[in-house]
Amino acid sequence: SSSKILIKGGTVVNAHHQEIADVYVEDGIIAAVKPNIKVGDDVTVLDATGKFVMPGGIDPHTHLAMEFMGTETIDDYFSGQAAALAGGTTMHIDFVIPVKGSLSAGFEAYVGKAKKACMDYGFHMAITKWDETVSKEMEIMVKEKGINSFKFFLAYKGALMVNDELLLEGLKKCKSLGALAMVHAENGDAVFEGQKRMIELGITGPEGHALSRPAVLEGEATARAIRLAAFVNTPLYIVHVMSIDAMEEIATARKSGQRVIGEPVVSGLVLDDSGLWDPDFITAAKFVMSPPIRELGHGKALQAGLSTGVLQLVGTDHCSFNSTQKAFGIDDFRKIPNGVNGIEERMHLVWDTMVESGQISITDYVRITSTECARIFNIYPRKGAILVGSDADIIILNPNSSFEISATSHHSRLDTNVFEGRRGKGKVEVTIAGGRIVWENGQLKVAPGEGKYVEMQPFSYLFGGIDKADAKYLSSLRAPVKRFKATT
Ligand code: DUC
Ligand code: ZN
Ligand code: ZN
Ligand code: ZN
Repeated sequence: SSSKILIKGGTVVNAHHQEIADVYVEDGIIAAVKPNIKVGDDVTVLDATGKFVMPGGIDPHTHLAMEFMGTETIDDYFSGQAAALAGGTTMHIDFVIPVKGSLSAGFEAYVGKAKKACMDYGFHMAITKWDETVSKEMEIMVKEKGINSFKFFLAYKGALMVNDELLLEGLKKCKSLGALAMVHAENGDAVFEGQKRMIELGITGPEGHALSRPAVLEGEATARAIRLAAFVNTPLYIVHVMSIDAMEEIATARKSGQRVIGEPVVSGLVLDDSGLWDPDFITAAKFVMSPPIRELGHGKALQAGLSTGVLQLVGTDHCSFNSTQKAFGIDDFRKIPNGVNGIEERMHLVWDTMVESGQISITDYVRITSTECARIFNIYPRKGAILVGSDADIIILNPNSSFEISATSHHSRLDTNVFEGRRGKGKVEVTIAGGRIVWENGQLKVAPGEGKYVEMQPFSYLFGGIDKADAKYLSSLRAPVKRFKATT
């Protein structure tokens, strides 16, 4: 680690542009980006000739130290972030879960968890019930606590799930605050029904999880959330888009001009369910997440959605439960804690799947792994860019080197890895976070407490035109309606 770093001779890639240049970092900030920068010998010099110098990844969707389904994820803010850094991700946005419905108690709990942070992070917040206090607290979160996005679970009946009435209240509140509403889109009532059906059929193993919540239920909830957001006339972010069904709803809405954002996750992009439901319980249960890993074909379609712009950025839903935790559901798939890894693997797998395969350009890679997330959550260009004045969150990726994924070598605390055995071209050789060299020569150099909380402001750029948009929307409602005319 050093306070002054020069990265020499690499191809500097931003979402809008790439060029060969040097990057000079001082005190955690990018101080210069231009060819042939000369420095004194107090500067650490990294040679990036033939390599790509890119903004560190930003993972828009993680769950670290989350209490969920009777247990807590084994990756906390330190182990999860260390894994992220080893894989080229330098910031993530984690979901604060309220404590007994209290947003401020949830916020304080997560402030405590994040004391161990070794990289920068932001918060989204889940809304799980509705009353005057929640409404007031949402305002405090936006105005005083740096949160500009709220998530509504349309699944997890009896736990996190909200009904349409609550979703509508939440959408209206988000709109009034300039905050972005996010949804987990699966029909929770129908999932509950599907689970009962599986148990009645005697299907209690991990395959019952996927069978009980097919893509049609994701399509339905996505369509419903999109239409309710259109009714309220506020932007909507769909987390973990896992199916063609959901993506088609997003495509249709976007074509009509509605502000809908679609986030696939790396597990959904590269995995499918063929051969997944191994007779060995743990081998199968490690893949249990919601929405579930789909049939062959959905992942390919989601990749195409990313390359054509129907989907805008890639997350992970990193939510880590080890074998002993997955075993809670040995007799009943409904008790398997939901979640898979990805925080360490995302940058490599997206490079290999999307860039190496020729589906997207390198500038697009930067956009979908970093820049777009920074823009959406209003922290660009502090994050998501290699520009003078931006935070020095930088990776050096060697396109000629290769990666291989295994639970024996990854940095998560997990004893399994859903991407076990995958290998590909393109390796993150150096990660710089906040101006510190934290990953180099296969070694992590991190310490708890080095990461900072990134406060996010409400969406002036999305909501600046809201009055005009509302006027237009309302006048469209008032447009003359052709009525059936009775003939006499
Ligand atoms: N899905 C998961 O698989 N884990 C965490 C929460 C979620 O929605
Ligand atoms: Zn330039
Ligand atoms: Zn979810
Ligand atoms: Zn999630």
